[in-house]
Amino acid sequence: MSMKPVFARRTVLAAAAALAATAFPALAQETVKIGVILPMTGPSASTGKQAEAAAKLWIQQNGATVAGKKVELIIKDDTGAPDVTKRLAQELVVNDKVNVLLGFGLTPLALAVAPIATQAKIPQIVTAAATAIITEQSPFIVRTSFTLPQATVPMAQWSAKNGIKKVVTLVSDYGPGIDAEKAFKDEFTKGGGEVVAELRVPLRNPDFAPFLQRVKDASPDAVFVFVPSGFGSAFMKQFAERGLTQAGIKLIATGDVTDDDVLNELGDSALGVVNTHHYSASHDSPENKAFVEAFKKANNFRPNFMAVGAYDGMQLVYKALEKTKGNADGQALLDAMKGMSWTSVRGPVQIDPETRDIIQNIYVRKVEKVGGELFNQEFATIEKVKDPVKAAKKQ
Ligand code: VNL
Repeated sequence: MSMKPVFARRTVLAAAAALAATAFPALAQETVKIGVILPMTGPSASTGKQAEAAAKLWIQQNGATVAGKKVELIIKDDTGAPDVTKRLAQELVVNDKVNVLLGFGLTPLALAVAPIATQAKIPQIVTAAATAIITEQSPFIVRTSFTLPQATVPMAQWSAKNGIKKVVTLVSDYGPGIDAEKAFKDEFTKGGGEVVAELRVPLRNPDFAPFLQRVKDASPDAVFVFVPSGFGSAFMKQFAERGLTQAGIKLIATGDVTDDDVLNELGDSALGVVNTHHYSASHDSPENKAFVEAFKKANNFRPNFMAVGAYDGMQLVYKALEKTKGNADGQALLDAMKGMSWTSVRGPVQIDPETRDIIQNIYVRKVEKVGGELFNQEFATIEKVKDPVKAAKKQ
């Protein structure tokens, strides 16, 4: 009988300890684990290569400790297949007990993980995929890349103001392409232009030739194009072969087509292409000069917007950990990320506290040769652009 109170007290203590461990598991954990899932092989391998290099550069430059916590990257290759992305995310959450998931090279890959982020209550930082609806699929998704409507609306506005009246749109047939097609048409029509045909090309193994022939037959002033990062060279090769430029048809695009990773392979047929995007390797700022130099030194290739998305994704995790003083609980990190602003190598950025998308400048650029290399040379800036789809829904 006399043992009873002691026993009971022990039980209470044990229960309290167990409760504390479940309520504050991240506080007890000394290492913050970031599960990075990227397409390292397959058709979007360039995205994985860029993002991995940037995440590693961030740690090399800023150290593997923040707010007293050690940071560990666990990098996985999903080969660009959504079922693999999903399985890897589950394993990272259940077995490795990661505090953050980061990466996601294509829209279907980001979408496959959204329910897991919601269930695990940990931030899913989307550093690449860019269909507008992605951030609405989980309250734990935060995006450091961009949205296609965000990048496209300024292209439509510039076109309407610069003598382009008739356009054919040609996009990859999936989320971001359809976003770009709609955003371009809506805005260009508002500006008095006309979209005379909307063409969708399969995402996998695209043959652009028959579509380019249809563009040629419609003889518009310009063709507006979206293909994902890494597909620009295949497109440009066929564009040049079909003689569209000689037929007087201008190429306008989002910067995904003239992506810095492949731009030098596109050859002189890319010269003069006007496009809109959030990052250029030639962006003129001290932060970007230092970034490009360090990136090239570490990797022997230049960074593109996929590298910058991942670099800022890492920066966001570090800033959030500083703000929470090392508390890596998912909800605490998420709350710290909302509204966070910083000077990115792309220019000033902020995580929209309402949508968890990124508010950033969109630049109008022209492909030019500088020092023997092709660059997207920025010549106009539209400041602090929000995702226009969500901004319109709010009104
Ligand atoms: C996506 C959008 C992918 C833009 C991209 O490159 C890109 C996407 C791989 O949301 O799937 O440039």
